[in-house]
Amino acid sequence: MIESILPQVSSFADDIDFLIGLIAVITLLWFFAAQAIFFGFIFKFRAKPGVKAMYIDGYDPKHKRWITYPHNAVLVFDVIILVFAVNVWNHVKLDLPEKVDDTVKVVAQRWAWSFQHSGTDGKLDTGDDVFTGDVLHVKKGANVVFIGTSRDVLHSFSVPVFRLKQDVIPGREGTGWFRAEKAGTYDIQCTEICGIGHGVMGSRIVVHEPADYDAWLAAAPKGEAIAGNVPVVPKAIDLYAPAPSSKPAAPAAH
Ligand SMILES: [Cu+2]
Repeated sequence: MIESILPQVSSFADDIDFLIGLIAVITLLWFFAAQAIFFGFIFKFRAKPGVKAMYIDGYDPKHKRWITYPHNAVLVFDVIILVFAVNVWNHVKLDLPEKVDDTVKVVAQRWAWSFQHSGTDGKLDTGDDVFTGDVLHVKKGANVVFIGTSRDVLHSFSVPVFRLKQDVIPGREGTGWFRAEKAGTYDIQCTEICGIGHGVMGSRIVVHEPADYDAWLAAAPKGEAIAGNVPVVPKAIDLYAPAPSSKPAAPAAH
């Protein structure tokens, strides 16, 4: 259902959509059941001539079971959601793929993304790395591990068609993974309120067919930012730098 609005492009997108669907079905079922009982009782026990209203204190087991039975059922459904969710969480967030094809670094700053591709050797911080601002390039079918960090405040790296969202934190390098399974160009968003430019902190991810990816990699300048495609904000904002003093500098001693 969700894929009719937003395509599923990563290998785990359908697992996440399944969880959303499961939770929607369970909560809607209970919502309609509760409303039906609620309005049914309003109708059944409406004011009637000659019938005095009864005071119910809720201690009678006959009355109390209207609370305890649904309560227990909700707990059972919670466990069902948990079993499925833990499974998906382990697969998406905790387990990295055994075979890693590529590693990229995702760097957030207010209000742009920049990316470091590992190049042909598959290793970061070597001479053949490719740096881009705003566009992340990956190969279709490759297990890509990303290392996310931020130069200033909390951001969140989100690729909606991958159903992927990962906070990136200044001073830390967080790791995640994905495998894109459909070639195309898709949105990257920041999904953590990070300041006035948060809403425009978007980028693109290009999922290449393997041959196209190799051609892009061969043509890309290595070891430097691609001209004209550098991050919007070239330098990180140092939030901890002392504010410039408004007082005029003391005159030098003679
Ligand atoms: Cu942000």
